Amino acid sequence: MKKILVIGSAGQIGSELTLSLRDIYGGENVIAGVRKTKPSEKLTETGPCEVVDALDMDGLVSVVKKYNIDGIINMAAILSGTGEKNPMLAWDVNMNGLINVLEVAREYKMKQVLVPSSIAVFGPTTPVDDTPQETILKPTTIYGVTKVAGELLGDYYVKRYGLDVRGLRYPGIISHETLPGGGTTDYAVAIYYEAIKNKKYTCFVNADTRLPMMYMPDCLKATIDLMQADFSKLKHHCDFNVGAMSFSVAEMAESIKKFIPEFEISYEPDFRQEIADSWPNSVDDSAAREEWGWKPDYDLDAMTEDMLKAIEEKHKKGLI
Ligand code: AKB
Repeated sequence: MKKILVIGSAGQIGSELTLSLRDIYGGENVIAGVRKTKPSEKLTETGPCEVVDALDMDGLVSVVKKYNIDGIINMAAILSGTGEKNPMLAWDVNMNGLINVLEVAREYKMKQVLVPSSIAVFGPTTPVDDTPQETILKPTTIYGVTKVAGELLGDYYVKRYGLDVRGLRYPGIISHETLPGGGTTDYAVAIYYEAIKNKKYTCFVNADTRLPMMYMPDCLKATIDLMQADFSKLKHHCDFNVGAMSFSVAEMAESIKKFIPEFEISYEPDFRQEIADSWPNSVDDSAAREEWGWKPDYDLDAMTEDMLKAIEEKHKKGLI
């Protein structure tokens, strides 16, 4: 790919992915697509930035033409928590945005499209431990429904039009650069911020809630490794399970206490408990390991140490 457009560049994954891709492909070759008119300085200073809304086909086409885009990464999505509050918005952004991206990619003969999926494709009837690659996909959230449909749609464009579409089922992503917004796994980021700021955290899911999680450096590695994998070697396309860690909230709190002994946690589960309960504990990612060599680097304590250090720095600088 010569010119990549990242839609959703201001988001939790998009913001860091855009910068990593600029390091690899050159700043001017990775266009940050943002919905905000005021993106961060890091984005504007390292390469081109454009206002892009995947729902606005004319706007999307004009950016594609302006930069001769030959690859799109569509990171714009309404996540599980916000989706349950506004199902029609989730359907609109996640489905109509996606079909616009796929259609523009088909029409302009793009080299690649990356369409993220999520552990939200699974549901309460899916096996919960080491969830297989091929399994029951009956999610009970609108976000999950759009992610299952998105995987199928991406695979359809591969088969029907020969378009190179790829995607992975992200677990909860933990990072300290840009806050996540509207997801169920957001507690796994908030807990670190609150540990630094207030030495305590009230969690919106219970102590035993165990979900697959991944630290941002592993998330970037997984995304970029999949993008760079040899297409002819892929048996799957838009639905790779990718695992890294699996831990309960209580285990997270214990990990934080190793660094901040006075840290306290309490629990006030809300509507997101039911969503978390419908997702797996851990996933079997052997297809990703076999087809493109996936292997994570971080475990819980290594991530905790790194997260706390980075957030402490922000706190000292008065940024949070
Ligand atoms: C969410 O919690 O909705 C997301 C996800 C697991 O896709 N972080």
